[in-house]
Amino acid sequence: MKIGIVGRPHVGKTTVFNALAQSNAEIGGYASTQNINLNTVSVPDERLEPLSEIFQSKEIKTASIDYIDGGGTSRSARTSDIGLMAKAELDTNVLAELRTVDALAHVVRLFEDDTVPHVDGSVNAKRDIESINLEFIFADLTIIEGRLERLEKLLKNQKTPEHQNEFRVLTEFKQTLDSGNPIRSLSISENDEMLIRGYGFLTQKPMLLIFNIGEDQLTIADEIIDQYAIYELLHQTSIIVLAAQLEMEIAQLDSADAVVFMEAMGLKQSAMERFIQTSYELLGLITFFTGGPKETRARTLCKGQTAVEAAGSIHTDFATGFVRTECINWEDLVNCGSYTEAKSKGLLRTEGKTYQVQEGDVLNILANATS
Ligand SMILES: Nc1nc2c(ncn2[C@@H]2O[C@H](COP(=O)(O)OP(=O)(O)O)[C@@H](O)[C@H]2O)c(=O)[nH]1
Ligand SMILES: [Mg+2]
Repeated sequence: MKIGIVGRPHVGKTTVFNALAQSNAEIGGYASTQNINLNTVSVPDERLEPLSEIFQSKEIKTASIDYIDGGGTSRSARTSDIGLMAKAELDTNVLAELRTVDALAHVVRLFEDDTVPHVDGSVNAKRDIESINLEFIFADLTIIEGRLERLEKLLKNQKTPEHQNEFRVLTEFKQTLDSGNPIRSLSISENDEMLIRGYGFLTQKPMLLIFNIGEDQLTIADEIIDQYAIYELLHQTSIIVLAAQLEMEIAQLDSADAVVFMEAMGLKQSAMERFIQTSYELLGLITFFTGGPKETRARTLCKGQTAVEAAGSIHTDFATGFVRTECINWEDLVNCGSYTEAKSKGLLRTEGKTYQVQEGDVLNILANATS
């Protein structure tokens, strides 16, 4: 899973990135094509340790999330500085990078700090959200208009069903974007989705709004959540409120100090844990496990995906040669203490290709060699 962190200049994107990725990228700087920050964080999972004991694995492998911090580029900052409402603010290279992500995390500034002036002169969450939405709408429109022009020419020569369909879908997208709405607000059929997947439209991606509050606003965090909860009513949109600067400082402590510090601040879960949980929910992701002497491993899948798709996510050959899978809930397996015990209790099931994998399933996939 890959997530792109975007937002207006100086709202705390890099600070959020550092808090999440537990890294040390330079804050206060302008992002540019040369310094898109990339990082991978592992997704902590308490189920792995007890499972690895059953498998007697040498290694534990967590699932991971890739983050890029690239939105709000140097051009974006400068054009805004001189008061232009720049339409094509985002650097094309940053946009290209963002088109590859699974979800966007938009950092929205709520903290007040006179030493960090807002590029638009004041802190205003609604304005910032609209401004970034517009930027992405414009970026998608640019691609769609170009493609529609090309398709029109192609269709004049030959009316292939593929091109006709693409023309229809893109025309609908254009109308939606022209009226100021993101593509994610539409429901798109699976067939149509296949036609346009390759474009990586930015306004089609699920959106996580991260409201960045100051330490002094922590006591009213719940009221702030209520105030912005309205955004969660939007299609494929989630919100999270966090004090990024404080969370970044916590992320840089060693874990024992971090626990003490978090307790003192009344924080139950780290920013990273909350962010991971919210992103999994937003993207409809579930975790399943595989294990053996070599490794016990957590893997991600979309809700509703099947055993053969799970096999394919491990290796394409596993999908092609898929025979069946043994399947058991992780907790049942841990409670039984061994596969033999689980089998004798009748908790180990055999499932076929179309079985919908459930959160916490442990799979042992049987596949024929295909080459
Ligand atoms: N007071 C305060 N300052 C913050 C907070 N988050 C970020 N900043 C400051 O805002 C400035 C811009 O932060 P940065 O993460 O570089 O923003 P970016 O341009 O969006 O990547 C830096 O000086 C940060 O120290 C916050 O929660 N509170
Ligand atoms: Mg930055």
